[in-house]
Amino acid sequence: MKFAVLCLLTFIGCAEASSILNTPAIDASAFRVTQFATGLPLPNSVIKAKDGSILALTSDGFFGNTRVVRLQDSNFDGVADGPAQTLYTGAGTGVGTQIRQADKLVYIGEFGSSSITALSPGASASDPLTSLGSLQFQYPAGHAHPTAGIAVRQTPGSPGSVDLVFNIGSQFNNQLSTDKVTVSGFGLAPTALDGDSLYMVTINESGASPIASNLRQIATGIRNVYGMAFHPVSGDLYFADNAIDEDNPTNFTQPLQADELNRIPSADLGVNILRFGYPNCYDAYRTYLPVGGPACTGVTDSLINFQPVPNTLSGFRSEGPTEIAFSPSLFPNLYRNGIFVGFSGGTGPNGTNDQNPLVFVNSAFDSLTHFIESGTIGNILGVYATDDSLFISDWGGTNIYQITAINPVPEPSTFGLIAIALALGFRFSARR
Ligand SMILES: [Ca+2]
Ligand SMILES: [Ca+2]
Ligand SMILES: [Ca+2]
Repeated sequence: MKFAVLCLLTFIGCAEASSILNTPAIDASAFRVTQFATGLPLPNSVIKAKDGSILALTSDGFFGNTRVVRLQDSNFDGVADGPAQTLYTGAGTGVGTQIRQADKLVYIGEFGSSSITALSPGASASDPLTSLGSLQFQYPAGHAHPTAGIAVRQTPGSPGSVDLVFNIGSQFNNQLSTDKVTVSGFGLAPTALDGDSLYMVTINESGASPIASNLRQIATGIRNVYGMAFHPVSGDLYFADNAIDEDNPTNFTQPLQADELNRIPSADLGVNILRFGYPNCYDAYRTYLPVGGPACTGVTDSLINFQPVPNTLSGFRSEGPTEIAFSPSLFPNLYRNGIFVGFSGGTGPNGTNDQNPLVFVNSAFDSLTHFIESGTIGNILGVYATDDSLFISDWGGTNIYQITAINPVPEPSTFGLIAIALALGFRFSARR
């Protein structure tokens, strides 16, 4: 009822927000979709802060200021109550890439300054965030993929520390990187890192300044990872990899390789360096043909590849995975225990972006659904889950959308299904 009143009061906004779901493939009646915030410059990533407010990363543009802004929704109507409050400004460090938090500190990626910066919250949730320094990356000139993705978790068995994962993307489109990338900061001496890799570093947050240690490679054979996340129950690291492009891309051409969703089991993290196949072992785009033969020996297979979804009238596809988020635990059964993946896309033959959907990967990793269809909103760079909602940041527009399950209270039969799923040994359990 409250939502109906809200829609009457702000009819245009509601109508626009509701129409972003890919109906009839998606049952829109199961969700409340709201424009949580609008008028934000290049919003691309959010987190829920410890007090329940939303912190969003915005930017003025390339080498413009990066900002962390705070938005509150005190009456839970899916619309931020007032204007965004700026808590942090990074001078000339834009564009911001991602914002993440596992314990005390907030970490943001800053593309313009090639850094990952640690921000300390103040005593009150509305206090400014204070920079405590950065990891600084020095890329060789012309390095193709210098964009920072971030995942953080609390370090197992080490209170006061977090493990931060970041990518060193490939130097080229389809060849092994040859030049090193240097990282320093948080007390780390300059250290040479390999391209085509994921690294993890432990950061002690308990002192006045973050102290980094135990920097180690955790994956190789990746091309350009941006979205990554630790599963809250299993601790496995999931990540999406942006795949090899065709030579001389145009609106009419398509890539060589299908984008991938991959996983590093928690037992392997920091123990074994898994290989994921780039640049020689992959599945071809659209044809599904495996490429690589002997080059695939020892390669960890992807969970699923982002091929065009069959049987859609539109023929729309997906390319360029962005952030990923595990299903909100209170979403309808059909959309539980899977992963939502944003895509930045590109211009297609018809002159519009035909490859920037929000894709839902089911829990069995054998089905893809375009939850928001390509061409619907500008560029979905941010995908973030709370217990009952997805927050979608439209970098190409100025909006953050909230998609909330309308009846988020699990019914007794739902608990039964969860029990059956657990008994059958599914990886995921309902998340709190
Ligand atoms: Ca509100
Ligand atoms: Ca690509
Ligand atoms: Ca692979």
